[in-house]
Amino acid sequence: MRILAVLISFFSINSIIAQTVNPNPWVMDTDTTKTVTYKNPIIPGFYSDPSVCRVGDDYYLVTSSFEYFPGVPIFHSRDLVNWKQVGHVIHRKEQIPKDLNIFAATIRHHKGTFYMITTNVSTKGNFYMTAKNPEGPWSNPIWIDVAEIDPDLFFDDDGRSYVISSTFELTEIDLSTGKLIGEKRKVWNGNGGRYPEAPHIYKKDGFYYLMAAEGGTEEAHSVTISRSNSIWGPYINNPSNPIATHVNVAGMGKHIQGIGHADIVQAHDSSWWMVLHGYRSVAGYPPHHTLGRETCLVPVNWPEGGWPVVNGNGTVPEEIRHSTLPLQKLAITPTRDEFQNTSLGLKYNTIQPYDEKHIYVDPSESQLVLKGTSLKIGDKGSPTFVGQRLRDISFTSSTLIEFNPSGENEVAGMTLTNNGSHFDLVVSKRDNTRVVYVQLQFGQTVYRSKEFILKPGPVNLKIEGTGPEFIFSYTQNGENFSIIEKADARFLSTETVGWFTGVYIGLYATGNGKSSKELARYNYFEYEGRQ
Ligand code: 6LW
Repeated sequence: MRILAVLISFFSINSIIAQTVNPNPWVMDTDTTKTVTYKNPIIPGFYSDPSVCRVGDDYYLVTSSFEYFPGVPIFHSRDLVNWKQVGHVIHRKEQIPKDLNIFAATIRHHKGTFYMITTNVSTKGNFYMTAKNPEGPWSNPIWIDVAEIDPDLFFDDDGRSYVISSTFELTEIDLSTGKLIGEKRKVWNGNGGRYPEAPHIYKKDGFYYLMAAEGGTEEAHSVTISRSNSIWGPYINNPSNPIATHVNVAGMGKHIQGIGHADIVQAHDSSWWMVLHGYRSVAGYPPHHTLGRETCLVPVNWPEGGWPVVNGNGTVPEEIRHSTLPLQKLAITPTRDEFQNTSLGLKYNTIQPYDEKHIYVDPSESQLVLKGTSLKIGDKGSPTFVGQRLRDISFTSSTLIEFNPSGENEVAGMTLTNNGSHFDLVVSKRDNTRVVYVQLQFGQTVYRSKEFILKPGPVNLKIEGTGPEFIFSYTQNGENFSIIEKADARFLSTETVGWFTGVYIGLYATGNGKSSKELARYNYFEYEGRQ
């Protein structure tokens, strides 16, 4: 019966997207003086490659999501500073059943329909999805014959629609079918920086503006722009390019580095804004970052007939003092999830679309249940893992696990993971005794701490981040945590593990090459950030 109840209650792919919603998340700041201070990043954690669109007084923003499912998170805001996630664009397994690796997305709204266009770099390339409601449902993918990455859509006033990607080849497109119309023409070469990518087209004061990212997504990242009287060019470079970068004296002391991959929106009060990403470096040299590339917001001054000027000198400070739309702060959400509903909430992800037999919520016990498969974190496919983006340099996260492994191959616990490397706080078995230990794995290098023998019963596991370090501890009396290990955060940074993601924190289970017999049951997951 219990198994039946559990199976009935496993959280479906649709229910994972139904967040614990506060009935009135928007708390209006009635005392808004015109000039306010807000903080970057506006969406902390690995929310990279932001793209934004406006629908009346409402704003919608999407980011890239790589191997994580559901994919392409979508946020809503009324002031451009405070964003609440309202869904995911890739929220059904059937949309892209496997090999998710979603790079930069563009969101646009045209005549009552939302369009999200992006690239799945592991299979089949570029596609778009549509929705009438940004919360979904979103359509299945419409695959298009467009080269490379970072596709963008532009809707001209004459009713024609265009697609352009990182090759800067422009083509007209029939968005009812996805068919390209007429010739593909390369309209720009960029401003001369390496890795030109991330194009967006805007029309203003009779000019077509073509903006891009250059320099690669690391320290040399920049935003450049050109313009033309015709959508087909020739595009003339802005003599003041780059319009945003930190690879100069103005940017070198900033906490946020690698700024680029921008999109521009005009607010309903006529002000102009840019969203772009950057990463917060952890202290130390050479600089490194663990949180991935995070979404930032800066004001833009775009005079009639002139070029856009980004935040005065093209920089992205952590604190911005500027007039904004009236700020509408979000209600504070609880730091602890107690798994009382089948829904896990929008901030949670699995790696690739998952199998509901291995990951489900059991609301009758208020537990998240994980069953290890043969796959380990870092293996291709969908290892048993549920986590969320690490959003703070300094944080505390904990859980209470019930797990009696049937053999030494079965392990479960908490993990910090980035691009296949992972730091694990593990409950397992050795010589018929339950033990807890820390295992750090980066690339082929594996380090295992001393093992501590566990008494029967549940175990609290805790991971803390201080910036330079991650600290792993456990207890079986609910307090008095004992530290097992401290690890240098640098070894989980993007500079060490590569690729474009940031660290995820979560719960996992694996049978290390075999299917696990025993379930790992988690009574809560808590995450509290401090900066
Ligand atoms: C993205 C490209 C970029 O497609 O990084 O920083 C790539 N810019 O435009 C992956 O996110």
